[in-house]
Amino acid sequence: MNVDGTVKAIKEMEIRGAGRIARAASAALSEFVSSKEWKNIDEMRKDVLKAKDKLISSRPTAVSLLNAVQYTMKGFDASVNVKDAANLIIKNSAEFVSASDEAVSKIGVIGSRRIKDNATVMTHCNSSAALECIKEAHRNGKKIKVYATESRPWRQGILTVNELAKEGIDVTLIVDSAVRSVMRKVDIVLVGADTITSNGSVINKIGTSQLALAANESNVPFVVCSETYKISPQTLFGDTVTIEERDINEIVRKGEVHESVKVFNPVFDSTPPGYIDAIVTELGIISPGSVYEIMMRQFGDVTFS
Ligand code: RUB
Repeated sequence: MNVDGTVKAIKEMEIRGAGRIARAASAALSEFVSSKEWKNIDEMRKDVLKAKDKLISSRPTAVSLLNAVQYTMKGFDASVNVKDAANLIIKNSAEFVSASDEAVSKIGVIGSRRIKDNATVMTHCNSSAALECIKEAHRNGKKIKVYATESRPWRQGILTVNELAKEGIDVTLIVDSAVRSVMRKVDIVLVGADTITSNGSVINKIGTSQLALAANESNVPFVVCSETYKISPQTLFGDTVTIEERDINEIVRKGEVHESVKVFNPVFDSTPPGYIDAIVTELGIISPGSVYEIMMRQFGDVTFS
């Protein structure tokens, strides 16, 4: 898909979920340099930077998007001719997309080991990393029951229940407000991440922190499944994560509430490290306290502007 098509699809949630957004943005940059011709590197640089900015601004919360685009453009500034620069972006993108897919599979294998036979799992929204752990455990013959939240207002939970049901997994849809009362039947909570901050907080779909609170109260392990490129190096230098606010039409229909009523639609929230038992990454299971170390290992050479 081209850059404008990808930006539109991300904004309109046709492409959604932090990992998918990241891979789509990287692939769009690759498509851009493959399909266009430039007379010189300066012209190309201007256009590629414009495309990069458009992609990065398509959704504000998931750092996976920024990290994917930065990875795809690694070395681009130093390129001296159009052909080499295009080849570099194409190669970086192919590397990123395949490493990202592979990371989800590895997370699935590692995370599945945390799911016991006959376990009841709760999940929120629609995270490919979290669902891969559940599917892998199921493929390994474990009998699993899943409670999936509806995830208002966009209702990504509908995608989750259908995805799991197609695999033959026993899945029950619950409304978000049922989380606390259902928690006592749950053995483990598995959720995804859009961004992980330097102190180990996890930014994920609105309501995630409520699952964490309820899990904590019931002594249920709360586990985040996330590729390491969702760690935000910028947060180390004091940047905070922007929580996306989406259109109020996702919550209320036109004319449904009195015109003086304000409607607030933040679509992500932050779960503090104290509520997170483990983060399953492609490198293995880490604690929120070791995010800083992983950050330095993965992004040590990133420059901040
Ligand atoms: C999706 C969401 C997912 C994370 C992780 O929100 O919060 O839990 O993005 O997903 P939205 P994945 O639907 O608003 O994009 O594990 O697939 O990267």
